[in-house]
Amino acid sequence: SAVDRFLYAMRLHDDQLEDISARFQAEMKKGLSAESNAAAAVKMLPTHVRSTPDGSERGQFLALDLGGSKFKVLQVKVREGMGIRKGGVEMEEKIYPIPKELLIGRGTELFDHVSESLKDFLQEKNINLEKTHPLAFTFSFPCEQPTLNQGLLLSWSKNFRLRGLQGKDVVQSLKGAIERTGGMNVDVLSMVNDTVATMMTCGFDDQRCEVGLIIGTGTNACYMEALRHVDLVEGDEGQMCVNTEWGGFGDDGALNEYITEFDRDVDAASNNPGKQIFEKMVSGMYLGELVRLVVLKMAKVGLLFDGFVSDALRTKGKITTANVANTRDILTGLGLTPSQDDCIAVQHVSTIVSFRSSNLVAACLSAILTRIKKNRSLRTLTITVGVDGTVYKTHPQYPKRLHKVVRRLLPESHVRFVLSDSGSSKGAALVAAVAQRLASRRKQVDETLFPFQMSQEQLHLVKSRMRADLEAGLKNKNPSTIKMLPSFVYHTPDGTERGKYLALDLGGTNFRALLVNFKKGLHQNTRLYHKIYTVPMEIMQGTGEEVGNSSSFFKIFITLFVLQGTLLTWTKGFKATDCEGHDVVNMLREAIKRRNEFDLDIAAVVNDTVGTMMSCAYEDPECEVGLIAGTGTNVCYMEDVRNIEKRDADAQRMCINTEWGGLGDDGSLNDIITPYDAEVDQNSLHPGKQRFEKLTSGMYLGEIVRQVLLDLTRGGLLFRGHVTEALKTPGIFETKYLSQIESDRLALLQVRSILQQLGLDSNCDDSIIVKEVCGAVSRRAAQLVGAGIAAVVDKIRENRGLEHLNITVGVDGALYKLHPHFSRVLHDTAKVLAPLCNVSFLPSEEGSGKGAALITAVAKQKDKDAGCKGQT
Ligand code: 0WK
Ligand code: 0WK
Ligand code: BGC
Ligand code: BGC
Repeated sequence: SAVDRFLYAMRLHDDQLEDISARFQAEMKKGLSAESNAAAAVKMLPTHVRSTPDGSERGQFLALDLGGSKFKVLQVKVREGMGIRKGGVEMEEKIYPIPKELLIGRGTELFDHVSESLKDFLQEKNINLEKTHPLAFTFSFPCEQPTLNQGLLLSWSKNFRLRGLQGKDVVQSLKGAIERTGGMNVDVLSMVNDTVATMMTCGFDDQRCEVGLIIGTGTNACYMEALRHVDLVEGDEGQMCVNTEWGGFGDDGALNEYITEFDRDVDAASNNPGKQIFEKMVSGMYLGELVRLVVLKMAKVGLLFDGFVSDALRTKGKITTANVANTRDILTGLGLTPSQDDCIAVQHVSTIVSFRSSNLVAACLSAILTRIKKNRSLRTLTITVGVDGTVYKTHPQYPKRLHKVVRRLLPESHVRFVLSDSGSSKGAALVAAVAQRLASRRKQVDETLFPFQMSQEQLHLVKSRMRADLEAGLKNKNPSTIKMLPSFVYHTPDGTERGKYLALDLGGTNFRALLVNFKKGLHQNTRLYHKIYTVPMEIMQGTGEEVGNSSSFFKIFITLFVLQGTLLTWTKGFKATDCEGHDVVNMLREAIKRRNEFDLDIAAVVNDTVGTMMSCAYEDPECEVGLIAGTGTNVCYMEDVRNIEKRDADAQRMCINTEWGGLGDDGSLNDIITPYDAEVDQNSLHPGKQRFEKLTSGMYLGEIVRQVLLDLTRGGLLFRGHVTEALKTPGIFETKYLSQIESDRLALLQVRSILQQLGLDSNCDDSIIVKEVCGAVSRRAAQLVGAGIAAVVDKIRENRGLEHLNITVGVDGALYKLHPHFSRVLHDTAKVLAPLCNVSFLPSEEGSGKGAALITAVAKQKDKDAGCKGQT
């Protein structure tokens, strides 16, 4: 028909819609990326709404709904869902007209009108003016939101064109107006765009609703984007709702080939030329104008009303969107006498204009849905779109056409459209409820984790307590929590060590047997073969004999001398009977005799810290401290013999195995020990013992985390309050999970799958909190070990009367080697607490077995020298 020819440019075919969809996808990328956001036409504004409703929202809120065709004040009561009984929302609302002049006046005057309307509503509904009421604010204009309750206005749109607010925080403006009005207490908890509020409103009944769409006076859409793609917001865990502000699509010319002369005329005559190009092709504020301009031109070229043009037809805004439906009344209203054909033609024009609007919306909506599908690497997407707006609600065919085109553009997806039946304020209140819940959860989680945060003062205290007990342990007179056991190792290696040695390494995660061969020439020439064996739990907690049969060196609490070792007490996971108080060297000899297959000359028994120090000292002569941060924790260092009351030797120094794991066994750490730590200690194999170790080592960190998670879940802050059997199972949260969960490379989904493996069904927010708990527990552990190291190196510096000390610490242990942050936090803490010491940390390559072999080599060498001297 003539109209079709006339409006050929407005009829968009699927390939054009796919092209527009592709262009819009490109625009979304531009808006999301930090580099190109500033110049992007489609702003992609982060909203700080990180989750859709989950039925646990509750509370009573005031709500303001400003920016659509009607300004509403509401009271919204959200009742939490219990079990299968779904939550409910009750609302009371009142529409307050906004005088036209206020739409183009000063911003402050508009907000005064808003707050006076609010006060009127409170009075009319007899709502207590004294009480502080949480308020949810729906403001339907493009705002940059640093947080959920701040919104810097970027620009006005639709029929709002006020002065003095652009770039300002509209929440502050609202608070200012409420103050000016006075006599009411309101706490603005959240400000959301109407698309976001609409998505939340529909999300209350349909958990799949993750897109909000407005086709009203203006048009816009929001959706749940993966946070890792939202460059403008910190963090890449979970999701965040993004307000696309797609009304601006085309403002950079991206839609030029689809812009018709009528669109250019509408834009030129609008109150924001060049802006909101897409909106001006789609939304209710402009459709009527488009129809008028088309009808005007067709009349002028004689295609309508026999070329007669009335003044009304020439007048802007004479055809408003709603009326396009019943044509004859309109045309007569415009002083025209339309023929039947004229009416049909005009009807056809409005259909084409409205058609194009729904097609354009379909194209951009399918772009959003395609992006969500890609984000989640789904082949098919099942999703719900929450919709509101007068065009969608009042244009008879509009919804049907829109749904049809979307499904045609995305044949393999299942897209459901839900009309927001009661406006967006229910959703706004839900956002406020979520904000309130998140805020209170945040507060409770912070309070729970606060005791794990070590202040500088506390760390300095731990350092001085460690120092005091190191000193006390060296003295003979009174027992000390830190045993300070002489190792009879007087020198670190000097590279002259030679020979082949067997070494057995028991006490860490694995039991290892090693063969070490020190050859002539540089020490790179050391040959080392080893094999790892696991020690079954029943052996670790069986009889000493069984351990003997299956193992070697006991590196736990040694007294006397290299060749003898009396086990003082088991630690970590060991509890084998008839060992404590026995000479482990003898027990090993007995075990070897019992096997009667080979004979061994046991030359030395050393602690893994001493082995580690020696092993690293072989590489770096400045290494005079050995640190284990693994299943257990401990440190040894070269102490000046003159300070060791227990033992006199004619050497200058001797390596002391501190057994610092016992710090706090006398209660000296009670001010930092939390109830969770106490619980872990109570449930441990050796309650009351090794308190410092139980705050810092791999055997226990997972358990501390589990205790905290248990408490948070019982408090309803995690896993929706479901305390599963898994969560109650001791040892289920191994420390290796901390290392995995805290690795920066691990997306939240993977954290959730770890929790899944543990039988813990979690959501995004849960995993974020689990990660925080892991971080708090491991950070404290690293800081405490850092404080311990600072005490040791400062003692060495003072021993030697040095202003400044350069020293290396040889380190081993899975916690230090595998945890993503432990070593860095340890380094930083030691640096701050021992500023006069320049401490380097040298991870031990071959474990402590090599170190033990070195000590044997030194001991052997000395025997030989002693032997020759004997002869001499
Ligand atoms: C009703 C919502 C409101 C939104 C409006 C949009 O409650 O937040 O702004 O829909 O449609 P309009 O009134 O502009 O047609
Ligand atoms: C490897 C050493 C071994 C030590 C272990 C400690 O060779 O002597 O006991 O590190 O780390 P864990 O295995 O307890 O993490
Ligand atoms: C505004 C959006 C709003 C939309 C629908 C547009 O003009 O820029 O913020 O969501 O209208 O009300
Ligand atoms: C033991 C120490 C050992 C440390 C690291 C502690 O439980 O008491 O002897 O050095 O664990 O393995």
